[in-house]
Amino acid sequence: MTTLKLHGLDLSGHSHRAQLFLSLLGLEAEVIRVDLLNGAHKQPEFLAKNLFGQIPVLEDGETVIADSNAILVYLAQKYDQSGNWYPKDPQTAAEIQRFLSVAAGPVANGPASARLVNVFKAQLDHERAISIAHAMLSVLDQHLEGREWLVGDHPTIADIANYTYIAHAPEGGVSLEAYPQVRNWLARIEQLPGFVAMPSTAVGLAS
Ligand SMILES: N[C@@H](CCC(=O)N[C@@H](CS)C(=O)NCC(=O)O)C(=O)O
Repeated sequence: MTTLKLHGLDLSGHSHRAQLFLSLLGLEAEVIRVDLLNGAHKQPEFLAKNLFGQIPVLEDGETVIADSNAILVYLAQKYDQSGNWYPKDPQTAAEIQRFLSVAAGPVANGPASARLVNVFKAQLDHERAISIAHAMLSVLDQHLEGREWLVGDHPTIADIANYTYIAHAPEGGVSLEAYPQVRNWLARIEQLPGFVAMPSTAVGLAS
């Protein structure tokens, strides 16, 4: 019987990030849908799990972990016996943290925000989000030149944290056409055993 519960939403890239990693680790979790449209994430019961009122939240027995990147770190440290997804040596750990910051910064403010405008009609500056997305993608494409993964020579949680919103960038009107290294990297992640996709929405360039 699983003790893992993931509070999230099927069209949330932050939730998918956690779901994807659970699947890659071969872990089963009960997925509990949080009704964001009706404000379930701002109700006392949910705020008791995450005062920021955001999904995803992972429950592992009595342990409650909020924030998608924190969930990746927790799952890697607790359940990845190989130690490959989040290696402990200081330099690699720091390089991974650098890309978790990319996921929480320009990926969240770029492709994730641009998609929020098209998929959820969010009142955000679409042009600004598109511009942040292209600036980030241009750097990432150069970084991936001659590399298969964001950090080191095997996949880590850095790749998982950044995957979903970049893969779904066209839904926000952000074309990946000019970024061949990024597209090859996405394809490599999609070939990992246990990969699960987030459902696509036919909006933006994906329509
Ligand atoms: N830093 C957080 C961001 C999570 C986030 O933005 N979640 C969105 C859904 S994708 C949310 O809950 N939005 C509702 C809100 O902020 O009120 C994480 O990585 O988990």
